[in-house]
Amino acid sequence: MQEKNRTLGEFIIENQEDFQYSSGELSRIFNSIKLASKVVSYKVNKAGLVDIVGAVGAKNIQGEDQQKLDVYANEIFIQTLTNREIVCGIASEENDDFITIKGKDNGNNNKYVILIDPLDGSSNIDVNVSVGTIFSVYRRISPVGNPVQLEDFLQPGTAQVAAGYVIYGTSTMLVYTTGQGVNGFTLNPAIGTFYLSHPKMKCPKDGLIYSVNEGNYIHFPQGVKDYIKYCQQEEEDRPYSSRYIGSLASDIHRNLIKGGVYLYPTSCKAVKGKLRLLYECNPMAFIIEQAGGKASDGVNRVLEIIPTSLHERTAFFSGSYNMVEKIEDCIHKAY
Ligand code: AHM
Ligand code: MG
Repeated sequence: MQEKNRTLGEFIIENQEDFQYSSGELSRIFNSIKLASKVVSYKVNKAGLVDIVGAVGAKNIQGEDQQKLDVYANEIFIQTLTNREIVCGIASEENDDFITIKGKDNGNNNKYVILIDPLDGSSNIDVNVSVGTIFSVYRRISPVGNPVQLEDFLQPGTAQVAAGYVIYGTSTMLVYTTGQGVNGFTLNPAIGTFYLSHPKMKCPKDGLIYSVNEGNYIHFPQGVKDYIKYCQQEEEDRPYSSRYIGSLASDIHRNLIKGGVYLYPTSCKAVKGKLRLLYECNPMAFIIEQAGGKASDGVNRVLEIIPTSLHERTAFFSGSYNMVEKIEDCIHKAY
């Protein structure tokens, strides 16, 4: 079958051996994510037409305003995954605590947990800029038969069995990995089917784009300031272009395709950084590494950080391998 005619469903079936445990369960998890993302995509596309934009009034666990669509996307993903009785628990960036999900016959026999940021970059919705969904799948470590435990969610990123993101942009795209490379699928909205559009995605080792919220420059650690100055110097292939959407999935997606680096450092205002290790950084790091790139907190490999809490934050530098190495080098030298 021609690459471009393959649907996501067909692709998962054809590549069942990629999933080291049970391929049937992976297909069912992906079916749920696929379905929920189509519903969210439809809603996001209608956001400008209906009275659905704007803050809903509630604050999420991080004290940030929740948009209506955040709440909606959160509900849809949780509902879809719960209804299919395939996971034993879900932790969402929008919820304080994880949710326990019963499986068949009201038992606790399901083996997988999902961590999800249902609508990342949601402050972009009001201005018609891309947003995304980011997700991770882990195999539980607590014994099957018991309710899911916190430890099932606090696993290092190296233990992910699958991760992906959906971008609701000019097209809706789903990109995922099961540890056997990265593949991207584009939604044909007319028939509601994802087609393989970006097979075997590879992140160029070098790039000419850096993505950072430079408004925070003054608050950044010296090593990061040094790297930004390096990007701006007129030398060899520099200065690099600066591109920052402010929507993690979209910024990473662009850098993955074109080459480039994304930076969200610690700062004196956000001493641990802003991005969440479990919902945002680990899934993106898994994808980037699988595409040949690198993801670091400035010193350590992100995927090896041992999480201690669900909503933990970290500094995040991710993208073209050599660019992330250069950032680590600048940070090291500034110490
Ligand atoms: P969110 O989960 O509250 O949407 O925040 C995450 C987003 C990322 O998508 C994006 O890269 C970053 O926050 C932008 O933050 P800032 O506006 O501080 O640059
Ligand atoms: Mg987020």
